[in-house]
Amino acid sequence: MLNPKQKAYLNLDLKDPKNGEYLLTVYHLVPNKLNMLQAAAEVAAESSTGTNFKVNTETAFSREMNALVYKVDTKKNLVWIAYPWRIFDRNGNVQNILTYVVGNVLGMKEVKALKLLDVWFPSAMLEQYDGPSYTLDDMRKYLNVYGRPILGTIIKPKIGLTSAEYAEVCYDFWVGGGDFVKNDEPQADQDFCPYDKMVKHVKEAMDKAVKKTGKKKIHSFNVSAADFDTMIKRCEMIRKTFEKGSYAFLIDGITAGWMSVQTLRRKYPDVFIHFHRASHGAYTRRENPFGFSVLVLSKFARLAGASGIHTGTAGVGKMSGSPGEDIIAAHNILHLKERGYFFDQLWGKVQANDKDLIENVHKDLAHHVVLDDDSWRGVKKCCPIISGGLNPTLLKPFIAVMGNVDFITTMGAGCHAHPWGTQAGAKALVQSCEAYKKKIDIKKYARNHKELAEAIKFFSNRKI
Ligand code: CAP
Ligand code: MG
Ligand code: MG
Ligand code: MG
Repeated sequence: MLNPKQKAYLNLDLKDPKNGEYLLTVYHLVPNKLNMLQAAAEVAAESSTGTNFKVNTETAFSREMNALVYKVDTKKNLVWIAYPWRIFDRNGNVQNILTYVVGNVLGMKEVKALKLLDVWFPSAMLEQYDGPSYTLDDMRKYLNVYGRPILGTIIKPKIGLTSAEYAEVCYDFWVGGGDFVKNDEPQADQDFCPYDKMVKHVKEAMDKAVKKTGKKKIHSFNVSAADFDTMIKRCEMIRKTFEKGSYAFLIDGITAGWMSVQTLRRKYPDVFIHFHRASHGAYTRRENPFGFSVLVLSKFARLAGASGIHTGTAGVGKMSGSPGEDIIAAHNILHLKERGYFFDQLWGKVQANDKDLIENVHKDLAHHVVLDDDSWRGVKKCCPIISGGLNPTLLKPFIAVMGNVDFITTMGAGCHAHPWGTQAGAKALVQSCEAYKKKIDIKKYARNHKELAEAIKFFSNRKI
């Protein structure tokens, strides 16, 4: 039933898949004409050493690098595949892993559906990858903001403002009490808003807002570009203009690519690397039988060293997504140890037999787990960035679903559609966060907070 080639990619008796040699995966797979086992073996072949025929050039060593199907659930159409992680490009290249596990295989005739649902990294492999450097903890320290989400916005309209108009909206949001402003995902060097002028005007706006409010502010600049030199040029322009901590680098990680994410992480370890995931829906939407889950995307973003990635609003906002997708992803990139769909991922190296060490790992949210020796500790946290159709009335409902306040929220229309303008929109957001922290219902709190009252009136009776 399996031909000799397929047999070389199957080992249902694989002793200990978690022995540290393998990156583990679980796919949802619907075969075309082959049966599950055959199709799974073909996927393992094509996503590691093989092709559609057994070749005469393979060697005993190359066979050791075969990916192995080690478990199959034919009822649920699930297959578990183990990848010897030595086949991946050394020195922590995430792009290379994805080229294997969700590369050609998504185009194979032998499958009618193939979606990578979960992935598991052994500690020994994790150590080879960058992971985040500048994290939400560093951002909180810079802003002196604790115990609540970082309150942000995206400047809207998405594009079309001149640099002066753009900076004006930033100023309004910051003086309304907001912490964090981001470029929208397509903002770049458009002729009506030249990059250097946008940087200059934003700096002036930020200085004015910091002076007026006495509070630190942050702007996340989209540095996605046609080529790395232009991306780096934009980064250097920002670094020359802004103080450390007051800027982040936003990268359209899917359309600009994983190399750009890792280039930024390696060149600028002291900057918050903000992964925008525009076009992820082509891979992640539930209706799409091919691709990978939001959980998988988010775990690879953390591995690659993004300081934060959009993880969705769990259906509370305008984008498709559910708690089962978005919140699982958010928790898996935040915590040091977290349950996924099929794997419990430990993002560190902790002696499993040391019970109390495990104890303080659970308590340690910052992940600076002190191990007995001063060796590699663990992969730092990656911050969920929550955006997409949120507005001040949805902050508390989202926190309830999320279960914590360890995230950045960026509300675009949620601020700039406020009937009284951006400043009022920001004030309404700040007020809804105050209400949450004081455990007061926002309707009650709105009785003496007019901007929030107006936001409730405006957003509650409008559906997207
Ligand atoms: C949100 C947004 C974000 C999406 C991305 C937009 O604007 O700026 O790019 O949230 O989706 O362009 O739609 P609004 P996700 O706040 O006005 O909706 O965060 O799910 O990746
Ligand atoms: Mg490392
Ligand atoms: Mg956007
Ligand atoms: Mg933890």
